[in-house]
Amino acid sequence: MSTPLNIAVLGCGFMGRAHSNAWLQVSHFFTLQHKPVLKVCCGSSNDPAKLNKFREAWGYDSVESDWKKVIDRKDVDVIDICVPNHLHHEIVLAAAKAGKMVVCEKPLAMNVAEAEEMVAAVEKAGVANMVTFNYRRVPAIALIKQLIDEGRIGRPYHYRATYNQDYTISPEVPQGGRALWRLDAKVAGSGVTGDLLAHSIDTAQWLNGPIRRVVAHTETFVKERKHVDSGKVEPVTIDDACMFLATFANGSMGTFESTRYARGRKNYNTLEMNGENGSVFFNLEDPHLLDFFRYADPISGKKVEDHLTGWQEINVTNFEHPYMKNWWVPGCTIGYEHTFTNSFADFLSSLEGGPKFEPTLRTALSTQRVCDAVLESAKKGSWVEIGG
Ligand code: SOE
Repeated sequence: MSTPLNIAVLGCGFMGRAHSNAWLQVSHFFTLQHKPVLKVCCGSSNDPAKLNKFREAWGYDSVESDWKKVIDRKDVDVIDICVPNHLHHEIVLAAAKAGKMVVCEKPLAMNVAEAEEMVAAVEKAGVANMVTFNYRRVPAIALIKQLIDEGRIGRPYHYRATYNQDYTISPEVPQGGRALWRLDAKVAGSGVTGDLLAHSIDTAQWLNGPIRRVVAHTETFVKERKHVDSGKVEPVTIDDACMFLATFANGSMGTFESTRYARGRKNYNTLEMNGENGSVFFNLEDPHLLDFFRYADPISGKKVEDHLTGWQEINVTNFEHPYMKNWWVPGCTIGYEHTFTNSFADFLSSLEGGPKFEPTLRTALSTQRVCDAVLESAKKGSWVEIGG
């Protein structure tokens, strides 16, 4: 007999859809004791038709338009937060106080001060919690972690991350409102730093350990845009692009770049690591592939013969690759939505005595510290040490 786990998803936009799909799919593909039940979805009261359509599409039992009522409900176990960033803090505090498990979209908060209170709240309440840095659960990225742990990269020298998109190039794109709140700093907290580089920083610290100091430069290319709410042209205060240098505690160097002005780049989330024994390169636009350069084999202790060295493209779809035994047969790829399903599978497994789930809110706080330091450095024009 499975144990029902009642889920409330707050937010019926892009992320609300991604999470609803993953909660629905997870027990089809993973053998788990808990069976998620889509209990209630919660969205804006301004558009009841949209809310009802969302409920029907995903099969929720009920709808609410006030998140506080959802938290008060006795029949909800998990509060899954897919609403804009400025609401995360208040909701997490209330959910933790009510003893609910917390799932929160990234970035965790608007700033470190908020994030610290959120961590304190979930830890005081002792509730299971996670932040959906879903790219850790791309099988190829999880395979990089395995290669690192096996010593196949060896002493790391360089970490290079990019996260580029192109959807805000036109000055006619407005800011704010339901679709474009990511362009409104009052709602999003920051631009590409919180929205895109938070992913890159989470992955980087998972793979390569803590970042110790950063120096950054940001740019806002379009200075004014019409605001959807006021209908007026208003200053743009988010960072459209951000580049920063980082040093890691392990002595390696990092470069990070993100923009929404890279014509032709849609979700170009890449990473490259160069170490003493080998290198890896990954690009989310080809998520089933991992490029691996093997120089020395730590298992045999031997250097690869010179005439055999070269970049190897691994098709990460074998049963032996992370998560892939739960999906299809070798050669059949999985994509974006599966990274959320893989995340929820690991979260549920951790409730059932499996490995402790990461990243928790505490881990996401460390990403928030780097994001805040990056923005501070860009303002000051100098290096900033990461505190905490
Ligand atoms: C921005 O366009 C965005 O939707 C991010 O907010 C997501 O976190 C990322 O996964 C895809 O791009």
